[in-house]
Amino acid sequence: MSGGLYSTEKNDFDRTLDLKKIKPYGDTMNDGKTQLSFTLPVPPGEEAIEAAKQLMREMGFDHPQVVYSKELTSGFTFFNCYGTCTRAVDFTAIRVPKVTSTRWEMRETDAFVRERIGRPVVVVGASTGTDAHTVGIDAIMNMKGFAGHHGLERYEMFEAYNLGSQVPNEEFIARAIDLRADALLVSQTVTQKDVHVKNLTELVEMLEAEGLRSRVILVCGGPRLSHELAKELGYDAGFGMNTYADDVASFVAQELDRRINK
Ligand code: B12
Repeated sequence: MSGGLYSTEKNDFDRTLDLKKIKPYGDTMNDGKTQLSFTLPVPPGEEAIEAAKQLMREMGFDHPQVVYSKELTSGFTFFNCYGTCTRAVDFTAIRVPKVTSTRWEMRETDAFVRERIGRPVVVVGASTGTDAHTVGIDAIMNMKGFAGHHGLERYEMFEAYNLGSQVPNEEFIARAIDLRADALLVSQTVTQKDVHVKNLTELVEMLEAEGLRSRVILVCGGPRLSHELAKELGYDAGFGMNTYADDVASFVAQELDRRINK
């Protein structure tokens, strides 16, 4: 029998893959073929294309090719390029800090809260500081949810308050006290000049000054946030892209149970 697509004998994939030295895959295993795009602050032309190619060599790409370039605005040129990556990484040595709670679906989390906490969990969320992006926090909190996953407002055992965007940290804390929040959910999308780090740090410092930090579960999220950064900044958990309410609800329920019933 000729093994076919899944045969380990005839498949180049299985014979040549070395997880200690992985590199991009284009047409064949280990060929390093990569597509990348960037903008240079120079006018379009042959010199700009040559600059892009030289830059790609500096980045560790062989055989740089510019397949498309276009002036964006006066003095700026955008490039689409291909190249062969000469570097590799050891996949077996990678360790990424992650939230360790078990991810349940809405009904499982509701049942757990009903049994272990015995009352609805109060969560207060906002996009804080100057950040005007609401789509992320809405995806987690709104009844409708995101990508087929209901948001926290739909949970029977969660009382969810979404304060919207551009909420100053002082106001966020004041509402959290009024509502007797169990958990605070902070969304940060803009990361220019590390504004998210400053804003997230300010919130922790203000909560500490009010003696509230240990009384709430503090969670942050956003497309450029990681659990590792969140922990460094003094948060209990951090969630990045492709997070659903399921992840957050499961974490908050399990963490609250650990704190109340330990
Ligand atoms: C829509 C949008 C806007 C809209 C926002 C409308 C609204 N009501 O939200 C408008 C037009 C207002 C806008 C404004 C600006 N924007 Co804008 N915007 C976007 C855009 C196109 C999409 C963002 C989005 O909605 N994503 C979809 C959601 C579902 O994804 P998400 O936010 O990542 O959320 C998920 C996770 O991150 C996580 N999550 C998010 N929050 C939370 C919170 C918790 C507690 C948890 C657990 C999880 C979690 O769960 C969500 C679901 O999985 C992005 C580019 C892009 N394609 O991403 C730029 C982008 C975010 N904007 C950007 C910028 C720079 C701005 C402006 C500063 C532009 C300007 N110069 O004026 C202003 C910001 C003004 C301000 N004061 O904040 C930059 C940010 C760059 C950076 N690194 O900081 C981006 C990346 C565009 C770019 N490439 O430059 N923007």
